[in-house]
Amino acid sequence: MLIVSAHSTQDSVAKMIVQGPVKSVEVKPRIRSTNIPWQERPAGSDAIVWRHRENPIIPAAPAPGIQGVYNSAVVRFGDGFAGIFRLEQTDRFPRLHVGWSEDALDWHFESEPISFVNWIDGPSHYAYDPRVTAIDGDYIIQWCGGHNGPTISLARTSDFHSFERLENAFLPFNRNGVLLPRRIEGSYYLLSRPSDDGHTPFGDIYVSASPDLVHWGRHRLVMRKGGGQAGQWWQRTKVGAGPVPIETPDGWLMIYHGVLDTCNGFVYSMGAAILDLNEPWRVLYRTNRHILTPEAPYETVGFVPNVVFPVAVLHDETAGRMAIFYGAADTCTALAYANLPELIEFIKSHSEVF
Ligand code: BMA
Repeated sequence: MLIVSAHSTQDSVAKMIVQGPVKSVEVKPRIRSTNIPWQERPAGSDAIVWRHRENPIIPAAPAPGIQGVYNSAVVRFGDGFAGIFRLEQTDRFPRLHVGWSEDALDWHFESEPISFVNWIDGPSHYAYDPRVTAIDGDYIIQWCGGHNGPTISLARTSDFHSFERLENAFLPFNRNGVLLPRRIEGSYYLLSRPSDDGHTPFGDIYVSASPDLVHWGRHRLVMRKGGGQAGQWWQRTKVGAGPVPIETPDGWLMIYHGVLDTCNGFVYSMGAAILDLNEPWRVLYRTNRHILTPEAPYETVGFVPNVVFPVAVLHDETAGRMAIFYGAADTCTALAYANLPELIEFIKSHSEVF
């Protein structure tokens, strides 16, 4: 077992190598609070979403042999935080690793990828862009798994040590599966983006229902990609659900990515929408502009330039604070902040539903 710290120097990482038949990292008693990370909006800024000053929180090549950790999902767990990380070593094959943190900023990763039990199909498929939904007292992991092409794979865990693999939700090809955090009239609801086998040059968000997380149906279109009009241009190539939506009195707050195809490749920005609480295929509001777009150097330069890819939100309901985790340039992990009531008002006052 090798445990690496995202903030370690190469020397300190070498000291952290633990040899032996350790199967998992023990969750130590936590002495720190579970406050989510937070920084106030910079003075003079009117941004609705603003960046963590010390971004990226997980830099490029954070430890020897690790090329990048990005597009990864984190949740509160115990007295701290756990996460499922897209961690790429020097073979660049995307695998999922568990990570632990006391403050959601300084992360330690398990060296071995997650090993799923109860699955008939062998362990070696690629796995990327995980989301984690806390529901029914468990955590459901969703990710893009390679099974004759990308589709939505699912697993259940209660402790982030043992993972029970569920059936794939859909046939290939599909990406960006995001499970809502509560059932609606007894049914689970899973957002997804049907796609093709490559870097899909198209894509709309759908939602599907299930009584048991195995059988999925009642597929409904949620939102289409934008068109050539003002308000739609930044998201005109494809859209995909991002973090697990947050339930608010106004509806499900869904942060998503919108993609623009340019002569220099895709540009991934962040947008937001509010979906009806009981009929989540109904879009009530949708931003007619991005709320974050690649501008910082770690977003515009990297393995895939010009990508901000939101995948997780930690939410402090009392303070109205949101800490949004996103992958930057397919290279590192960054953090941004928003105030939830302000974001809801922003979406409503800059909305165009189409
Ligand atoms: C998408 C996914 C993401 C990636 C993005 C930009 O198709 O593969 O994992 O961040 O492209 O490369």
